[in-house]
Amino acid sequence: MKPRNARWHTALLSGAAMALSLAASGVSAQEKPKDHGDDASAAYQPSMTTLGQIQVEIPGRKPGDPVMTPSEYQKANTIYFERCAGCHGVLRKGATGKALTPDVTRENGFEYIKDFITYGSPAGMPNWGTSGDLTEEEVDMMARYILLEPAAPPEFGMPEMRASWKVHVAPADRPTKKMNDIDIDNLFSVTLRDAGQIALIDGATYEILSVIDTGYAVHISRISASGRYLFVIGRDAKVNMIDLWMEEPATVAEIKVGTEARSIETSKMHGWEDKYAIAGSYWPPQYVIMDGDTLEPLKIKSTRGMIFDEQTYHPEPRVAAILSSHFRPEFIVNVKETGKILLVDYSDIKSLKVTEIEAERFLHDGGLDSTKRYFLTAANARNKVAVIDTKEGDLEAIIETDGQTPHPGRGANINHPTYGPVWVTSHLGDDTVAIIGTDPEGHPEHAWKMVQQLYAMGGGSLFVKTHPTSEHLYVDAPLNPDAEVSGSVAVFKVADLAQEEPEFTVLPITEWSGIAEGQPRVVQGEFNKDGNEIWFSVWNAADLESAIVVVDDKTLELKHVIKDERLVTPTGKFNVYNTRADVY
Ligand code: DHE
Repeated sequence: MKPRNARWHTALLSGAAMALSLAASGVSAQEKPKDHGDDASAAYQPSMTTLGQIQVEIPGRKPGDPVMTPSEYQKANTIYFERCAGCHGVLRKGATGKALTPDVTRENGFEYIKDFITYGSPAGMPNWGTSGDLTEEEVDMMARYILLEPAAPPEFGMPEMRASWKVHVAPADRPTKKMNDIDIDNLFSVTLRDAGQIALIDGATYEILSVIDTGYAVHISRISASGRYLFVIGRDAKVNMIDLWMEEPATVAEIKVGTEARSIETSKMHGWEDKYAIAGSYWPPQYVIMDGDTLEPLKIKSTRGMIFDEQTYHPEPRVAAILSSHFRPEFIVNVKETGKILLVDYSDIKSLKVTEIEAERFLHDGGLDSTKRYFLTAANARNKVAVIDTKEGDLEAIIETDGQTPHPGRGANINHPTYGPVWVTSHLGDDTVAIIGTDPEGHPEHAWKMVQQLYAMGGGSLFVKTHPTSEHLYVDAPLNPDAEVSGSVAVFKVADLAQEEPEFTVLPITEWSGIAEGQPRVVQGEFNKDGNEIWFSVWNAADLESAIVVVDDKTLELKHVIKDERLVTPTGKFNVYNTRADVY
C-alpha cells in the first residue's frame, strides 16, 4: 500500500522500523475507501459510569414481561449505562444509536436481540458477545433487560444541588491579593483522570506544586477571566472551584450539578469577568448558571425539547461543549441530540433570554477562531462543523469536513500561507485533517470553506494544537489501534501547507518518555504561555507509569520529561493563560 503521505520525515524516529510499521498497518493508506473508518469513533462513546451506580427498581411489571431478578436488573442496568446509554440514550429513545424502547425491541424479539448484542452490526453496534466483553449469560441478561420498560434515573434539581453545595472558604475570608509566588499565568492544571484529581504544575520548573482531589473520572478544567479561579468538573458532575491566590491553592467551593456531566465554563465578557460559572450535564439534560464567587446555583435550564429539523421531542439532549462569548454577555451551549446551539444571555438571569440556533445534530466539542468572534464546533456523528457568529448571534455556515467524525477539541488557529486565517480539526475515524477558512473580511472567497485536507498518521485523533507564536501544527492519534501511532504525534510546518502534499514529522513521544511498560496513549498537546514549548500526556493504565513530555516548539526536540508517582493517568492539560484567553 502506498502511504498517503510518502514524504513524511522519519528523522526524529528511533529508526526505520516505525515507518515500516506505520505503512504496514495501513494507517495512512491512499487507497482506503472514503467511508471506511479506523473504528476509533465507535469506541469513543460516553460511558455513564456514575448513573450505572444508582439503585433502580424494575419498572411496573406487565404480563408477558421476561423474568429478571432485582439483582439481575440492577446489574443489567449498570452495564447498560456504562456501555450502551452513550449511543442509545439513558431512556433508550435513541441518540447516535437506534431507539431500544420496548415497542421496538418486543417487535424484534428475544433471539434477534441476543444475536445483535452477540455479533454486532456493520452500522456500528459493537460485537459485545464475540469480542468477549460480555459473557453469554450477560448477553442473555441484557436481551431480557431491554425487553422491559427503561428505568428512569432520578432528576437533579435545585434541592439536590443546594444539598450538595459547600462553600469551604467564604469570599470574605479569602485573600485580597495573591499570597503565593506562583506564576499563575504559566501554571498547568492537569487532569489525573482515574485518580479523580488534578495536578497543578509550574510551567517553568515543571514542579508539581500540588495535587487536589476533584470529581470522579475528572474531565476538564477552565479558568475564570481574571485567572484567579480554576473550575474543574468530574464525570460525576462534581464541580470544584479552586482559588489560585491562596498560599496553597485549594478548593473554596464545590457542588454537584447532576449525575453525569462533561462541561464547565465561566463568564468572560468585559465587565462580567468572574461573575458567573456555568456547567452542563449529560444527565439530567440541563445546564446551571452559578455564582462566580461561591458556585451558588442560581438558574437551572432543561434542554429537553424538539430536535431542530424533525421537530420531534427528544427527552434527553445532552449538554456538550460550553464556551464563553467575548462579544456579548452570553454562554454558548452545545445541545447534542437536538442539534441546537444556545446563546444564553446572562446579563439578566431573572429574565433569561436564550437564542436558539438550529445547527446540526450531535454537537460535541469546538472552539473560537483567532479573532474570538466565530465559534466552530463539530457535529461529529454528521461529519460537519457548524460556525456561529458570536457577535451577531446567528449561524454563519455548516461545513462538511470530508472526513469521519471530526474531533477538534478547541481546534487550532493558524495563519495559512495560501488561505490566511484558518481553523483546523482532525478526525477520530480516519487520518484526515480539515482546514477551514475563517476570515470573511480578508479572504472572503475562502471563508467557511474547507480549503485543504491533510493526511496525518492515522485515525483515532482527538486533538490538534498550535499557538500564535508557533510555526507548527500538532496532530495526536491516541485512539489509533497501532501502539506506535497512538504513542506519537504528527507535526506539520505551517509554511509547508502551501504545498499540495505537505510532509509531516513524527515525534516518538512515548519513546522519549522512556516508558516501556503498557501501551500508553499520547494525548492533547498544550502550549505554555510563551508558546515556545508544547506538553503532551503519555497516558498509561492507572497502575503503570505515566508521564508528561515537553517538546521544544522551535527545534521539535525533547526538552523535558515530567515523571512522578502522583501523575496517575494524566490526560487534559490546561495552561492558565491560554485557557482563560482562548489562545489555541
Ligand atoms: Fe472529553 C473536552 C465529552 C472522553 C479528554 N469532552 C470534551 C468536551 C466534551 C467531551 C463535551 C467539551 C467540553 C467543553 O469544551 O466545554 N469526552 C466527552 C465524552 O462524552 C467522551 C467521548 C466519553 C465519556 O464518557 O466521557 C469523552 N475526553 C474523553 C476521554 O476519554 C479523554 C480523551 C480523556 C479524559 O480525560 O477523559 C477526554 N475531553 C478531553 C479533554 C477535553 C475534552 C482533554 C478538553 C480539550 C480542550 O482542549 O479544551
